[in-house]
Amino acid sequence: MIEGSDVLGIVLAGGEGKRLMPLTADRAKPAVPFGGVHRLIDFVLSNLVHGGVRRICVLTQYKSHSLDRHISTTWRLSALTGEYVTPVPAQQRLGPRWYQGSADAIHQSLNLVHDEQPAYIAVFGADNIYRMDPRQMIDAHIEAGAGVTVAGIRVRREEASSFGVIQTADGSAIDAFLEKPADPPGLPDSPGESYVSMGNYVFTTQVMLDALEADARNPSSHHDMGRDIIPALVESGKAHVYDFTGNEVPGETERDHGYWRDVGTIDSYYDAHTDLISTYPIFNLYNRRWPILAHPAQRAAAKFVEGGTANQSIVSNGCIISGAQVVDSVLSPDVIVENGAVVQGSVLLDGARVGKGAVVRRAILDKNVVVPPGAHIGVDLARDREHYHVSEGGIVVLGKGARAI
Ligand code: ADQ
Repeated sequence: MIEGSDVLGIVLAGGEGKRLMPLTADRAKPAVPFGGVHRLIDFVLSNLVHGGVRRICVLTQYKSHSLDRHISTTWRLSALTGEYVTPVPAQQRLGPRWYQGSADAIHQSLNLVHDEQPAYIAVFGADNIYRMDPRQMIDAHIEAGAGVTVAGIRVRREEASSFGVIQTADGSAIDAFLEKPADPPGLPDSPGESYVSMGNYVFTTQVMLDALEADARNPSSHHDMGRDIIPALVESGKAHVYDFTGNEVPGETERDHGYWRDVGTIDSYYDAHTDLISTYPIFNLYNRRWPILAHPAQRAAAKFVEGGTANQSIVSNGCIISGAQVVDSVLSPDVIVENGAVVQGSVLLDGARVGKGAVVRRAILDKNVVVPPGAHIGVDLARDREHYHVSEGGIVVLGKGARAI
């Protein structure tokens, strides 16, 4: 097995996350809170760190302040052993321009690779909810003698046009790669499913350097991993796929084995929360052998008073549920729900406040949102559409600091 120290982790965290608006109005997508006490980026970083990849550069760009702060305050590995997670903001090293695409982000940051001289580089996306042991993928990469290995998963064919679609005859070498095709091909053994890229790649270092060099010289390239780099390596016969189904993580349950969610849209972000809260959830946040690491605010434990209840819900520290009912919901720290209020099927981020007698249904309330006493959210969608953002799936979203009317 390869030593984790031969691998440099690069996490792509510069995406704008337009489809997650308004949650990304003020923060980078990987910094969006998730599951009570986490942020999206905690999932990939936990996987890499538990899997022994402990030199990690996080490439940031768009509205990265809260992301940078989160990484530097939470993700402090041991300086003694040379382990680190470091945010790398766009620095305009190759001229006065920001990153043009994800491949350009790496190309502009190659000094990191030259400094570390790793044998392999794990380039992972920052926006997915899953558990994965990256060591097993790195071992498969070495065994196959691949130049790049792409992690692959089956999804329903109708969802596949948001992803890179992989075609392979022997289950290892990639024969074709189509980035976000309008009409994704189904699998020969299962026409209703497509095999897609999870946006996680393991490269042999020199292969990545050569591919980025060639891409930088190509004036018609978008300088994007999925659109340019992977198709070029498929063309030259150097790309293999790693089947995520075979990845095993300590402590996982039969139910959550193979769980992976892209939370690119408000509806998928909302749905991924509902995956957390049942008695036997399809994604188990309580796996103590492969915990998703976080550094929640130092607060008193959650408090329930005056007959306040929460059921099928995650309630973080600092919350107070006073004579109110919370059902099928996920509450981040410091949320207060006052007497007679009902919160149902909702995601409430840090410091949101629901006043007396208010009703909040199928909604996402961003940080510090105030719902005044008696207000109704998610009860009359036609009315909500006039005042708030309502997703295709009918989820009402109030942006950071908003006051409901
Ligand atoms: P997308 O997620 O649509 O598809 P992209 O928007 O490039 O691709 O995001 C991939 C990762 O790169 C994200 O973590 C994002 O934050 C980051 N990123 C994007 N632009 C960046 C930039 N300029 N600088 C730094 N980081 C940047 C990708 C693949 C598909 C695959 C899906 C799986 O292209 O083939 O199926 O991921 O989710």
